[in-house]
Amino acid sequence: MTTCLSALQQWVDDVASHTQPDTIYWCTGSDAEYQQLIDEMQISGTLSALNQDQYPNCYLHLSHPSDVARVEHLTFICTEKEKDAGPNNHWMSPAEGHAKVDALFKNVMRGRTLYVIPYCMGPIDSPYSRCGVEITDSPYVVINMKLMTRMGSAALARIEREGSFVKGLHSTGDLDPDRRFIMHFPEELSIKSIGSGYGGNALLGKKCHALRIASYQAREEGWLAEHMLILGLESPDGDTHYIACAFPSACGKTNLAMLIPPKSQLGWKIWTLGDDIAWLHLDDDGRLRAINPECGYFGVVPGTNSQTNKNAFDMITRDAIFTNVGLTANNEPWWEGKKVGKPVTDWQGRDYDPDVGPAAHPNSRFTVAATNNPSYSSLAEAAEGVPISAIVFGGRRKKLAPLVYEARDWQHGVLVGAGVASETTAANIGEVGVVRRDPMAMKPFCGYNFADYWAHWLSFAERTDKLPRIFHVNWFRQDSDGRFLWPGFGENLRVLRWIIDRCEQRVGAKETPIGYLPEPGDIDIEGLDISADAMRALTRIDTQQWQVEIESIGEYFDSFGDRLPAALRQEQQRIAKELASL
Ligand code: GTP
Ligand code: SPV
Ligand code: MN
Repeated sequence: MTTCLSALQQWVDDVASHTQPDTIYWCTGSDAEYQQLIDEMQISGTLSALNQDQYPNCYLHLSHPSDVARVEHLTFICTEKEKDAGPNNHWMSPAEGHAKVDALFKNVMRGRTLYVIPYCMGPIDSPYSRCGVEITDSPYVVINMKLMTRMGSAALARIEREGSFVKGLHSTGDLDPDRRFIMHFPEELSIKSIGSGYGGNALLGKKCHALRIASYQAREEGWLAEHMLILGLESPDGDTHYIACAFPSACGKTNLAMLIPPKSQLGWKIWTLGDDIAWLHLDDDGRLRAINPECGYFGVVPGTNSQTNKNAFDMITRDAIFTNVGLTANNEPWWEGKKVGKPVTDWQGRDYDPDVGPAAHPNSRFTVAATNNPSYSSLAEAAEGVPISAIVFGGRRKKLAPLVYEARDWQHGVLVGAGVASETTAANIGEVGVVRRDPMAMKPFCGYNFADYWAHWLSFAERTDKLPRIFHVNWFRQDSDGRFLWPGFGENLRVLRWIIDRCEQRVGAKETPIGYLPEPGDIDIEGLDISADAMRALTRIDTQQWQVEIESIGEYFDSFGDRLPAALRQEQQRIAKELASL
């Protein structure tokens, strides 16, 4: 056995002696293994088959009612120095972090199977990909990792070749929120997660590895690990531009990544490369290239229907795992916004009663392999990734943020990203609908101090003059009656077209202190039922409101002290001054 594999074996042995599982199982990633686990979970009652005529190979899992979302308040970055984690993270010293969870891991796997899951984030032969091994006592985690990552024997072979991997230890524990912790040790490239079986808390390849640990590694090594979808936008002429968009959790990445153009946008086509995470590297020519480290989707179910997201609606009718949705009398999954059928039971398995709550939990999710998506781009498997033309930040803002605007240059673009704010969503346990700063949509996911992270972003301008342009979008502006001003979903293609027109220098723009806005008429609204007033509201800025916003960004920056890059302070002050002189 090679040194690396014996190090892996040693770690598995150590974990086993501490957690005392009944059995140890090394996952191969085969389809037969997947089916075997599905069968076992149906016997144990943790999974139930859905209507196999309408939803072949689809299953339902119901979480513990306290375990339905990420838990930012229980998520820690354990670096030697507190300042390295930054005010954007909860911090614990590595010694305390280990001690706290090691006590909870003691004998926790008694009566359970310990699964060893070798996985590769990114195409198995890409130099940009990174491997990890997750140890878990949850078969639900294994089957989700099978759909979401390149998992099993091929990953193990790469680990043996490379000699390194990120270590992730996970147990569902007793699901008691008082004994739930998601600990990251970036300096050791390891993760320990206990007490949750849910999504980002438990599928360690995803947010824990591919964002928190990877962002830390990316800074050291000169690349970026981001909470971004990647899409290809093909024009009627057959040119394809690749765009990477960072929107906070439950703010529209999956929907945009697999958008189907409306009938009015004849000849346009969207290709999906990724819907949640992008790893970005400069290539030898100085272009920024992206790979998607995942190969499946863990998507928000509510709101998915044949009009909003037909690709997702169709792809989850087979080979999908549903978590925390309701059921129809016909044993089909049901969720708010499905538009067809009606629920008889809710996400807790109780008789559905609209007075008690929704049938599907607002953060209910589907898990499905990317190959189920009719718009999946074959380039998502390309070792070299795709060149990025535009980076788009966004948030969920009822007020203030226009439909779209463009940063003046890279430095301003980093300010635009750092200033992102968005209303909180059900993707985290906590209050929903409160506006908070979510820089680059990375507030819950950056494995180090945001001040250092922004400095790292800024440094790319010193390395190349071929960086993508940076934009900001907001699909979520509302009128005074709480109705969305912009139709969203497929119609967002119209905004992407303006973005590409800007990249290709085919269209002018209105210069404002916050950036370049579209001139009236430059966004195609033909065939849309949208008033001229609404379009005006979407494409102008309110000077006073923006003065308050820019001041608030300045106060937010203050919390980073003198670690804040001077260039960001300068940008913020420049905008404040320009707004004041309007
Ligand atoms: P995470 O998986 O949590 O990172 O979320 P995400 O960013 O992929 O968000 P997703 O695409 O799943 O959308 C979240 C919710 O926003 C869903 O209920 C969607 O129906 C809704 N949504 C997405 N795009 C739009 C849009 O353009 N307009 C409006 N009004 N709602 C949208
Ligand atoms: C998010 O919250 O951004 C998600 C879902 O994509 S989870 O995998 O739970 O992080
Ligand atoms: Mn996400």
